[in-house]
Amino acid sequence: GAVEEGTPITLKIRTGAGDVETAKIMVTKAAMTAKGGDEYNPDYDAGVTTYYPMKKVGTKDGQDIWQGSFTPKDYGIYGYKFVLNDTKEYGDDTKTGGTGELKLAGTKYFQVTAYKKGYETPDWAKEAVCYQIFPDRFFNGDPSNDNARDTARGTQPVQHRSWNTPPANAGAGALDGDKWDCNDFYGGDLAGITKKLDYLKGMGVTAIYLNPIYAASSNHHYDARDYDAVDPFLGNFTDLQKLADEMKKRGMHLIMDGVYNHVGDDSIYFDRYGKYKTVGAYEYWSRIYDLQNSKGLSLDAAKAEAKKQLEAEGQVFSPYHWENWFDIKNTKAHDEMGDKYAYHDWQSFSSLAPFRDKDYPGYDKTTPDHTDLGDYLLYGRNGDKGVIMKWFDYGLSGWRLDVAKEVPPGFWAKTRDAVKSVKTQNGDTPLLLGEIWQDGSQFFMGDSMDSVMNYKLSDTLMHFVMGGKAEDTDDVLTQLRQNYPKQALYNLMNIVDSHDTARAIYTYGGGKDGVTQAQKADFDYNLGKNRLKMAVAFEMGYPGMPTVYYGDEAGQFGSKDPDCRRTFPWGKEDKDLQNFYKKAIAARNSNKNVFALGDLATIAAKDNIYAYQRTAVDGSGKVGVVALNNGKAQQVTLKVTAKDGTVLKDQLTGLKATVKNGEISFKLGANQAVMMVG
Ligand code: ARE
Ligand code: CA
Repeated sequence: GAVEEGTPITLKIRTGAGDVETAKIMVTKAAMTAKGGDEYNPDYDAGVTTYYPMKKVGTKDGQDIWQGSFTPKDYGIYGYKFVLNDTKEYGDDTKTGGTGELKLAGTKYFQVTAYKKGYETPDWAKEAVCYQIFPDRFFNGDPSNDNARDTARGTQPVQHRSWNTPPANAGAGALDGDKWDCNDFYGGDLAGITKKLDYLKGMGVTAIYLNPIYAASSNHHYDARDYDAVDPFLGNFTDLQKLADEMKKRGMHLIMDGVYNHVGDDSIYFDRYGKYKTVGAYEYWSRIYDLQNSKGLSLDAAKAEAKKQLEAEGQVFSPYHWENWFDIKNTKAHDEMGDKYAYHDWQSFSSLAPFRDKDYPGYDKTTPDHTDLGDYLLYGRNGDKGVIMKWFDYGLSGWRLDVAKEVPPGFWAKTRDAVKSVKTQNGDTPLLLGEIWQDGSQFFMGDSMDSVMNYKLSDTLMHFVMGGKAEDTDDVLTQLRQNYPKQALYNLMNIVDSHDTARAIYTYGGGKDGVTQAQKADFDYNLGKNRLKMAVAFEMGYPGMPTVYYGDEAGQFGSKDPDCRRTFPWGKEDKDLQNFYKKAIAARNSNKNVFALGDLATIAAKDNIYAYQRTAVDGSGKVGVVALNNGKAQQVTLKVTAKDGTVLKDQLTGLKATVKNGEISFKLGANQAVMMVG
């Protein structure tokens, strides 16, 4: 499980009586490496291994009981295995011993997550209900900015679309197949979110997660053009301040998307298309390479000449050393935007240029003149703030950090130090939330994140609501519960879908991910909806910050990106679904001591039934029970800890059940969920 550093851990194992001669525990503290790719992960092969002896402490029922202990002295990810020595098996009966090979290969470690003393996570997130907004697609609150710019990437023209047409890019034929296809815009903006705050408040939402809003070329804004500006299509800093002020009045928290692994090729930092007055890395290096290749100049001579030329053209060098933050090579390559010098790109998308790992602060470089990447991102220079910190002056309450595994962990540690030194506009602690699809334990050691996007949960919940076995889902959830410290578990961003996946209602209804532009006939809407209701009830009762992807509550559907980014269907909402969301959110918000903060225990995980109990930690004995049935209607009997005679009432339907002999029994319909409180 997860323990605070310095906590002794005692382990026991039973073996056949007299079978094993010695036993020990093999403990490896994992190193964090980016082995075989860009992702930093716990790496046991590169870790440090220590053995701890086990003692035979007794024999019971024909089995020897071995016991040993170890203490993870520092925070980190540890793994342990039991090493049992059974020498007699390999020798003959007259001698002990003989030689044999100890096979450890292929056996897996059990994990221990040891977190730093004093690791705390923001309490507001544990009680929050969050709403994710893809800003171009939520609401157009200011049509005057709809034509704020006319180019997307390079010189690509912006494509305007009317609100009710689905995104037609990514091969659906709206643009030349070989052209960049993230340049269609709908006009949604920050002013639109401000105008809809009362709608969100009415739904019970208390936090907003906004996809990136930096100045950028694309509609998704993951290709930052300038970290220090709001995209003109979405508004400006005044609009952001207004949104923040209005959110503050309503006690809401704003989480923004921070993309600090890469920037756009069409950015001031890279400037592949030579558009900006400042000298970008690509602009500089391509000039250097041109000079080397045409005139045979040495690197130093070419650099000096390139600088002279660029300055003569009126170009200025940034005081920060942008020109050294990327990998750009002196070899030619070709992509959909034309010929270029080859550069390291993100997952073969030439629109995204990643920073070099070695340039992050705390990694292997520090600059006395405050001009390196880390200074730019975190610390600033001459009294100016780093760009990550500046946004807190505009009402930010936390960052969702893109591709968190691809950024050197040392940078996140510095980020945590810097971010945790400021307060949100609501006077509490900012949240750091990583974008993670797999297990995120490595971020929960107290030197990195408070939370991650819980794709592990959305995947396994999808498995269950679509008819999978409750046992499978319980396995995954138990593992998360064990691997993650409680303070992280209660902060996880629990989702059913996102801007990167097909809409849950579509997948749950049998829709296929490969479809580019889904039609209603491609899936069973009502089935999808009933399953979605189950998943939503599950998340509104579960620890973590349940998060609604904009429009899911209104019945919006869609296949994979970009089809999952359709506009919010104002005026055409599925009212029944919307009311269900309202009720489930209200059930959580009015019973926070159980559903947000209570202790958690699985009380049923068998075939079609999954149920858990939440118990208030205030000593009141109040419980919440959430039960899901992905099969046929059936009578369900559950053991609960509430006293006999307690009446539990479903917050969704009003159904009641009285505790008798420590159990409640009630009928659960097909694809139905209840959220009972008593
Ligand atoms: C889009 C389309 C492409 C299209 C392209 C055209 O997806 O099909 O060809 O545009 O230019 C952003 C945009 C995307 C865009 C992409 C590149 O939002 O729309 O692509 O940039 O331009 C992995 C990463 C994870 C990443 C997901 C998408 O690990 O970090 O892939 N998510 C973040 C954001 C994205 C964003 C980026 C990263 C880039 O949330 O929105 O994309 O900044 C498994 C793996 C995961 C993998 C996951 C999904 O589970 O374990 O590692 O995530 O599948 O593929
Ligand atoms: Ca607009």
